Amino acid sequence: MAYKKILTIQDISCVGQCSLTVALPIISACGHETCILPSAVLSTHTGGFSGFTFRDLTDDMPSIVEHWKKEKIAFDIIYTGYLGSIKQVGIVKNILDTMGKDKCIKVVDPAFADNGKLYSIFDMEYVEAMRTLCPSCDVLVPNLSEACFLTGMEYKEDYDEQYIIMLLSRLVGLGCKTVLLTGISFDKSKTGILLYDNGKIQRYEHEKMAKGAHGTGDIYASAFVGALACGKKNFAAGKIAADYTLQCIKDTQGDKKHWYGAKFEPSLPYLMKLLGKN
Ligand code: PXL
Repeated sequence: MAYKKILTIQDISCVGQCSLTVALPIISACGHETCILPSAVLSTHTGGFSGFTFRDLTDDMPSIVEHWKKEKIAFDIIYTGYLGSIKQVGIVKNILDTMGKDKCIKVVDPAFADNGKLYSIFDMEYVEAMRTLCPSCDVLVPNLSEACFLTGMEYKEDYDEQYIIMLLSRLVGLGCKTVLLTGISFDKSKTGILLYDNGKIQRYEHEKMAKGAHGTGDIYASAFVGALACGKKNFAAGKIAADYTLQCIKDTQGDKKHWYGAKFEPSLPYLMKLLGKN
């Protein structure tokens, strides 16, 4: 199997099991080189801790990228997540447009909202900036909240197929080629993923746990990228990531002290099995 060089751009939340502390181990475990560009350093994530520190690394990014360009460093996959500022979105767009090898796959997880609400540091100006990444990515991986903010559609928990089709057509209107929507099901007792690829829709539904866990969007997108790196096609990679993420939520259920994230490490062997590695 080809050994891939992947760049992931997102924050380091020192504690909290999200973003880079999730992406780096998961993609590495999938067997590929994982390079990082930290967007910010936080003491914890912003989803439930109070008084977290936040160091914005926007001003470090241009010189890091310039150095990589001088060294002729380029990537097979570029995967972006939680970013630190609006200015950074423009820098990241330039990275997506210029730092990929031939046939580079560009995956953008908007990573700015959940349950119909923006994460605490973001506002509509950030959402507007994030729209500009749509034409630069091959696969957008939003949850329903992010898809609604990006398209200006009302966030609904009760929806039908027509609503989702409208959402997808608006995302395509923003320049998205392929959309992998997470947390979607037309049956309230289940959840799942929906892939829109070149006019074709494929869905995968699975068990829904009573309680989700923080950071599962990052676990999902990281496992998806790891599976793509292993040569899986979009839908197969999306299914593998869904099965693995569900297992991580199951591994965390019932541990009240672990409210801030999902225990993704114990089931890394299961992810390897889904990838056909053992
Ligand atoms: O999991 C998304 C995420 C990533 N990084 C930071 C966050 C969050 C969600 O709250 O706060 C810093």
